[in-house]
Amino acid sequence: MTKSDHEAAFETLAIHAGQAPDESHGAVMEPIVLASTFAQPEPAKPKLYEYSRSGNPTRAALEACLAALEKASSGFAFASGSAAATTLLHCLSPGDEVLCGDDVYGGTYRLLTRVAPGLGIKTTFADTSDTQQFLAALTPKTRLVWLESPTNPLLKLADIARIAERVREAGARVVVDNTFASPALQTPLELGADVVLHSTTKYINGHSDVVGGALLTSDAELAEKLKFLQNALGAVPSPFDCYLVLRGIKTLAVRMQRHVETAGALSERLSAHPGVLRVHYPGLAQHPQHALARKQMRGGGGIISVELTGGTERARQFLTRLRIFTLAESLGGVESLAEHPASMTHASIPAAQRQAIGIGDGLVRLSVGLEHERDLWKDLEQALA
Ligand code: P1T
Repeated sequence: MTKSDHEAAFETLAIHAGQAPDESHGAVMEPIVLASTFAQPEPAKPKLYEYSRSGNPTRAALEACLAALEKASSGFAFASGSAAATTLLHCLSPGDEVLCGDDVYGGTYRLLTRVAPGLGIKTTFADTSDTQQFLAALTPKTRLVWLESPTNPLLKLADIARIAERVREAGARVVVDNTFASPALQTPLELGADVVLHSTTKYINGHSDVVGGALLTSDAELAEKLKFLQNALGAVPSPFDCYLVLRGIKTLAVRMQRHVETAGALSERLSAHPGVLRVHYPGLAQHPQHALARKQMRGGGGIISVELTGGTERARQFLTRLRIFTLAESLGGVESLAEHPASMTHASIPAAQRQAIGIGDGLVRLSVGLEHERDLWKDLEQALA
């Protein structure tokens, strides 16, 4: 597709953006170009590609496709979501500060609290669900505001448009980790964010067989830095993984639609169950930020977090009784997964901090897959009994 075709609908872009039929054979699927290096007609005058860390045709197709879906002018793919986050952090300088939402993936928290300080970068954490209070944590040294919306694992939201407007006035940038929503349900650049981060490991690939990441932006200065750092730091994905992610993206729109429908129905049923204290799901009318979800998202997503009566032991019982939901880290695949944030994905956050932000021992996170809703509910019901 050409640049002007970016006006095409999401479903169309997901299948075609960045992937014109191959010129030599007409192959309709993007070829996997495994070459690590490319022949040059003259010294230091490569045709298009020179070395696969710097650039690779299969990766370029993935980057163009992701950029089209996130309404960005540039895309950069990485070996994992964490590699994308690490590369973005390197855009900052010693003395710079990050203001981050207080509920983020445990690995992001670990990166910001245990790696970033070594680069001279300090991070402050604040609750994104209270916009005014969150913005009050900005300092003159804040250069980057790091948002997850919905958050992992509490499904809190950030008012991306309001935060981005204020942060721009302050001369800083906003990154939105859009992993939980995917571009099918939310496009943060259209809301004013400067850069979108993805763990493509999740919904974007959607089949739990790749670890990958991406950064998408329309900020030319930032794009130039990211291009340099992608090559200089070298945390790039393999061409085969890029191909798999591209293949996954083709069905992203229909997958997300079903994830939303089934998670919506299950969240209602769970809310009415006596063994459940509280259900966190942005698509539920009783979610404290449901109005914001309706404003900035196109559906509540496929992740539900549930607080069970009875703490760790109850959570352990529930998780080990599940038969269709698999007890495992990660999310966003076709198969349903369940996990215990306090001891698994968010164990790198100190216990006191976890308690303070509301990640209790009785909290379980469900990634609702594409199995039939009736079977998933039966499974949840028997595990809750
Ligand atoms: O696992 P990796 O591809 O490196 O992505 C890190 C990451 C970044 N952002 C969000 C919102 C994430 O959820 C993750 C990874 N999360 C899990 C593995 C998990 O089970 O929550």
